Amino acid sequence: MKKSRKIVPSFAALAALLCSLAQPAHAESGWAELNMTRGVTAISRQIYDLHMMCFWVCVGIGIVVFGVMIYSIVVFRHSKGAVPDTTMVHNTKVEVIWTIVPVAILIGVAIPAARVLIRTADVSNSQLTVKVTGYQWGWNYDYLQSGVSFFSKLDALSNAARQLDSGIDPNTVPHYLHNVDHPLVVPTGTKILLLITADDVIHSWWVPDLGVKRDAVPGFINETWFEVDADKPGVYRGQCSELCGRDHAFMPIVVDALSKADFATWLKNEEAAQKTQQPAQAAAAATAAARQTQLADTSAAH
Ligand SMILES: [Cu+2]
Repeated sequence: MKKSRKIVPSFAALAALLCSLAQPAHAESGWAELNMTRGVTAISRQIYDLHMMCFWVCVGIGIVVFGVMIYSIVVFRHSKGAVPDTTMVHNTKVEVIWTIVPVAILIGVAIPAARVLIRTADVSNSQLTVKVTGYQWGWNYDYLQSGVSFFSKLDALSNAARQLDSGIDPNTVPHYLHNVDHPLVVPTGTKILLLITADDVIHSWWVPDLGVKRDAVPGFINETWFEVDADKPGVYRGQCSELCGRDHAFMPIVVDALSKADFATWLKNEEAAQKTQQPAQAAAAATAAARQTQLADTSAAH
């Protein structure tokens, strides 16, 4: 009696948990949070469909295997008088079946998987090229056709809140640890080629909504591509997904997908801003170098 009282609330809690999970797929919480995202590119949806197909194949295998196992355990149990058949050591028919069936399943899964893999590697006919360089701890983006270049790191508010005894409640920080100072800006409906590398250690550029996850390896350039649906401009977030050192958890990725017209305006403004910044930066660097030489001369004279 005492035992059943304990079980009833736990069943109620489980039912409540299942109800809370059974939200529509587009909701922010629920089943959608447990599963992969469908994303906003054709490739990300193909990856999702592939994942779901493999999932249901596994569910089918699980049902068949556990079904046969549980049936055998229950029906042929010792207390029912079952006697083990110790004479059957080989059965060619069964062995052929349990070889052919898994091979057929593997081929059935491998063909669509290979098709998607080949599409992810096809970087031909890209319309915009961005070189992505991983650093400890941030990302540099170079727009190779226009010369626009900037560094993207954790936003100042998240960075302040993450410090020990900062006194800032992380719950009050918008997109805590998932926000950057300069997001990667791209146009929608455009095939974007990413050339991914790193300058210090191995990082990995990962944005689930784009269906992109590629290692950034020093000395190597890995190619990948994505094309955000023309009708899905928005902000898509990701993270470095290669354990790259102390602040690995603090190098998020933010991609701001704009319409083609908005992107053209952004690029024009960015080009103009960087042109005015460059002489100022060069002048500052020259002043710093002159000061260093002056200091060196002074110390040599003493
Ligand atoms: Cu990293």
